[in-house]
Amino acid sequence: MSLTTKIFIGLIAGIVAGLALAGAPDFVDNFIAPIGSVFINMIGMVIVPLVFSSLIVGAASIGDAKTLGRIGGKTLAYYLFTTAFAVSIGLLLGKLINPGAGLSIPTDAAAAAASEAPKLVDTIVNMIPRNPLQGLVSGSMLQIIVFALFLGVGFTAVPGDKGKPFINFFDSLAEIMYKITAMIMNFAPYGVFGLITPVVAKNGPAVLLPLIKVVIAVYLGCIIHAVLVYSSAVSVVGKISPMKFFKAIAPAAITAFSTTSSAGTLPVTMKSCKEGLGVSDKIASFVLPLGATINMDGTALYQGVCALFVAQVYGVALTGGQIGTIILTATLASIGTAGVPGAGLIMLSLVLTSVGLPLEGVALIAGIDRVLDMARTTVNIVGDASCAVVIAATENELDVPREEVTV
Ligand code: DAS
Repeated sequence: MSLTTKIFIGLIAGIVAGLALAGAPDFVDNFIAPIGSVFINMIGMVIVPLVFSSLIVGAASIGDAKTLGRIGGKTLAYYLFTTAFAVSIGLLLGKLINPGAGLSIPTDAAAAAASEAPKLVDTIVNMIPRNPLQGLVSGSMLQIIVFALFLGVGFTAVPGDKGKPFINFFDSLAEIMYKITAMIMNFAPYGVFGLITPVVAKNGPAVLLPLIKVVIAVYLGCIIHAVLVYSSAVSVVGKISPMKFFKAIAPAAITAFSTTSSAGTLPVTMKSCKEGLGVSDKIASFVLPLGATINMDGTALYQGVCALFVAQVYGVALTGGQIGTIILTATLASIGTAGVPGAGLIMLSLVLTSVGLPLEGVALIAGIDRVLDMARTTVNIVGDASCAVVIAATENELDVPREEVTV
């Protein structure tokens, strides 16, 4: 039985148990809620080492300032711009569709969040950690992201193999954290059961309606982003018709939708880009593995929608500064999101933490996360492919047969 099915069963079982145990709050609090708390604690446990190690390796794989050069610079610019645009679409749809409307779960964390919300300029200044170890210990995610990026690029500036032991250690740590993330995701069906039961028992079935609106917002956002951004990019720069682009990338998109893993889909993405779109081997083998590691437009969009949803549910009115922080964090966090199932849910904790929103909000999303992961992973890899087309075209390494050029 697939993990998706098991998580879905956990969700349904949690709803049924929540309805059946509505009159037994003590039992729910003492025997079921702790299961969900363990799941949330496990997610919290991996965030720092996972983000820190995968970011160092991701940054190091980009190469140092010198080797970034023309291709690396353009690739990075394309990835960061489309990701920031994606999270903005997610926030806009979260505002327009307002999935959290009509549902309010009181929490003292929400009040605390509103009072502690820092101004965006302070957030940006404080991103540079005066004491990086303190940032790591306190889980200051933006400081951890920035320090890791510095370490990754710093590594590539070290001559010869002197930096190798350092990067090998963090490469191993990143792999270990991916495996631990996979184990945690195996516990997800039980965790989702333990998280959803108390929510339904205390708030009634009405709490579930907004989740359907979250799914609609994420899927609609993914479609808008792919059609708006990727169609324009491949037709204007790549001179390839959007129809041809989406048709050629369809095998990779379907693989991503079903596996919810960018890394697992990479071989299909590369095949689709080289054989279906004429991207040269040189460009495909630089841009696509990099994209599968650091480019997650779908995940960033999902984080925009979910952050707004959690704020709405917990009654937190986000300030402009907090919205800016969400865009910044989701964009930078996407560099550290592993291309494995469920990684975005762990990064959502990071985005919520960055603006002081209660981590319990992850509980509301966890039950439907797999359904959201299918859409966001699909957009993640389609975004990587669109970048490969754009970079190949600007490097004259896109050999689409002449009769194919339609724009
Ligand atoms: N499933 C991740 C991927 O493979 C994305 C995510 O979880 O957000 O891209």
